[in-house]
Amino acid sequence: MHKYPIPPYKIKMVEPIKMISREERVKKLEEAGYNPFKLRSEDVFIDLLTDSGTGAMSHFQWSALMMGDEAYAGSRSFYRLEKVVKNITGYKYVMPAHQGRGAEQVVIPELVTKEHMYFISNIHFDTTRAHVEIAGARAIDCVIKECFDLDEYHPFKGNFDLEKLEEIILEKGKENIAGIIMTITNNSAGGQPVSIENMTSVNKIAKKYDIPVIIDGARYAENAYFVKQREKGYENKTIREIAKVAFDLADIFLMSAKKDGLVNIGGIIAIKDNEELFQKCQTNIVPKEGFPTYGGLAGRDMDALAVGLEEALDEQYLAYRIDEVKYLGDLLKEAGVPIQYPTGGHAVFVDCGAIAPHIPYDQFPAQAVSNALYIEGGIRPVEIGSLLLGRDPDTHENLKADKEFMRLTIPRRTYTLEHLRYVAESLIKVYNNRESIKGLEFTYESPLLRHFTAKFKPVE
Ligand code: PLI
Repeated sequence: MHKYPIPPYKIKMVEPIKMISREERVKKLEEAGYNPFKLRSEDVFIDLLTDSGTGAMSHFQWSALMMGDEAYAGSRSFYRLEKVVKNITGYKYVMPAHQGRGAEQVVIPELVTKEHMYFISNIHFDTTRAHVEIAGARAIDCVIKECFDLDEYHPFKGNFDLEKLEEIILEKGKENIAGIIMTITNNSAGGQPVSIENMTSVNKIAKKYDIPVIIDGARYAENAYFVKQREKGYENKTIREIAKVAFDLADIFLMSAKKDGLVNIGGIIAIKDNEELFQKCQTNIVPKEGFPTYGGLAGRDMDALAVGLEEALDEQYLAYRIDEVKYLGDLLKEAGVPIQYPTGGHAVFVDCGAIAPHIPYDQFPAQAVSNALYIEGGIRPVEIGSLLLGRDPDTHENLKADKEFMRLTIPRRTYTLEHLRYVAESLIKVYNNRESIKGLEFTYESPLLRHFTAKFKPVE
């Protein structure tokens, strides 16, 4: 790495962004019920809410859009996408979906074959957890404890706790486990990678108990890059080869293509060889997403995705991507702002439990710090803590997250290092004024995925 990361692309088209005044930001946030999800994007200067669908496409992708075949059935665009996905995964069956949660709503209910079933994941993403619950099952997370030791280096903080995984299977009964979901990288755990060694052990355990393995691979290419950097034996393999090793260790691939597909919308379902499951999903996809050869996407979306999937496997692109996240993390760490170390693939996770220990978990410290960062710099982060975790579906108690994270999520190929420096400077100012940050209480709370629509007021 140079002293700073250098992007392997140049800018061909720009989108102006503008900063509204501090006074206006205070007003907009109040109008938004102190929930950054409810801000208009035009009132945001730098948008770090998500890396999902917010990246920039290449000129190759924009050209591919023009080749879209908009046939309802059997479009050429589908066959181009199918070929790329089959090539990368080695799987036999492919269907597009409108995005990751579309893929989830088609496949997850087909795996829940009776009452009182469970999915086990290193950590379920929130929509995955929601679809598990909607299908009548329960979601159990079992990431290694090192994940939450924020200062200690561990190369694969996204790994499964293998002992716990097997204990859960034995406790709940193998016939009650609908699937094991390997989230790579492990988004909610800081975009932290999962090693091939760990995936191999997960696969062994799953095979021993005859449980299907699902890859939730929104960021599978970033995961493969970390494996190449950090896992012995993979230094000289290509990203594509490493990704293929991971796919060999699973049976089903669900992807939000809005991340490592480098597109603004799209999802993928791929099934290794289970024809019966594929047929059930084909039936299920029609009323939910669309005909199996478009799954909610326009033909042109599928063409852009076919190109984006290939571009995301480029090692130079991935090196810059991972290094820019580290760059932001290093600026913050040097100034004493508590972050998860090392930084993961798509975001810097800031430990707001440590920044605002005076705010109890059910007054959502990370949401409060996020709001302070918006006021300070017009920057929109996202809460990944107790607000996101929600309530226990059975007792309705507020669940307490292991960590109260604020995620500074970096869209792909979108912001420059100057933007990231500005983000760091703004957050350092917030950090230096941290005692003044107030907790939040609900004025509205929805029963499911509450973080998107909740409204709050500051606790006086
Ligand atoms: O937002 P979707 O429906 O395309 O994808 C859902 C989804 C599934 N799995 C994982 C690991 C995700 O990260 C994910 C979406 N993530 C979002 C929106 C995020 O902001 O991280």
